[in-house]
Amino acid sequence: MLNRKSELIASKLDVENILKDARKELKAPARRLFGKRILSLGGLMMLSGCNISDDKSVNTVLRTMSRFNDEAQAFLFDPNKLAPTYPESMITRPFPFNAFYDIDEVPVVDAATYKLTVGGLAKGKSVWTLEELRALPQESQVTRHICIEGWSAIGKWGGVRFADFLKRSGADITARYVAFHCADNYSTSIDMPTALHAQTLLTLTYDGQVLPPKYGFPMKLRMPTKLGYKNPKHIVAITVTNEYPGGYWENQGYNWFGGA
Ligand SMILES: Nc1nc2c(c(=O)[nH]1)N[C@H]1C(S)=C(S)[C@@H](COP(=O)(O)O)O[C@H]1N2
Ligand SMILES: [Mo]
Repeated sequence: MLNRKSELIASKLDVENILKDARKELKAPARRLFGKRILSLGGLMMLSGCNISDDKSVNTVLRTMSRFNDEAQAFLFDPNKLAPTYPESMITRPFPFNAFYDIDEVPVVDAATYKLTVGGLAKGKSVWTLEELRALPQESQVTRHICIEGWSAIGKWGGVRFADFLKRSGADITARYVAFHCADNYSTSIDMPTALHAQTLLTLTYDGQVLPPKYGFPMKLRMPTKLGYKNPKHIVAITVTNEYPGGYWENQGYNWFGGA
């Protein structure tokens, strides 16, 4: 499987570290599909159709792994399986703040002039005010938020079921992606099955109060089935699309599916 030349070159690279990175990319769902055998240098090269002969091809391999991992996670995602919920007594207080900037740089969004736009493959209501969103049926859930930086916390969010919102916006629910653009220029995107999941909420409240600025005023898309970075705060624009939208962290190498 490894020819002599690439064997020689691979031996010059830090093989153990490459495999460690690859293992990180190939998280549980993909491992379940393929077993552990794939996690050899030869297996990596087969999966990616790429000789690991320099840093550039190592990066290509890792990107391939991550995309493969997206496919495996999407394949194994069960749209009817609910993430755990918790009693209110288990809410983490204070709930942590996190963003790609410090808390004193949280964007100030003006409630009176705020508008949420829905674009792309959607032909229903395309501009929403906060009042209109508050007038839709609301529900709440106590779930665990897991951040890739190594912390998790339980919180209570309330808002509109995202599937309901998409329906009212006339979204084409056969499209592949829903993309989010935020007031702080953050962005992320999700797969349609997750967008339609019963616990995916367009949240307007935190712990029974209007969502405070640090937690994403005026809204955070809350998905207990996805890692923290997939949960956008301060959303201003939603796009339904078949073209891969990427995202702020995803474009820097975070796994796109980001299942929790
Ligand atoms: N607009 C925006 N949304 C964002 C982020 C961000 O920097 N900007 N960070 C993400 C990350 S990495 C995490 S862990 C959560 C943190 O949400 P919290 O401050 O409510 O705990 O927001 C996510 N959504
Ligand atoms: Mo995060």
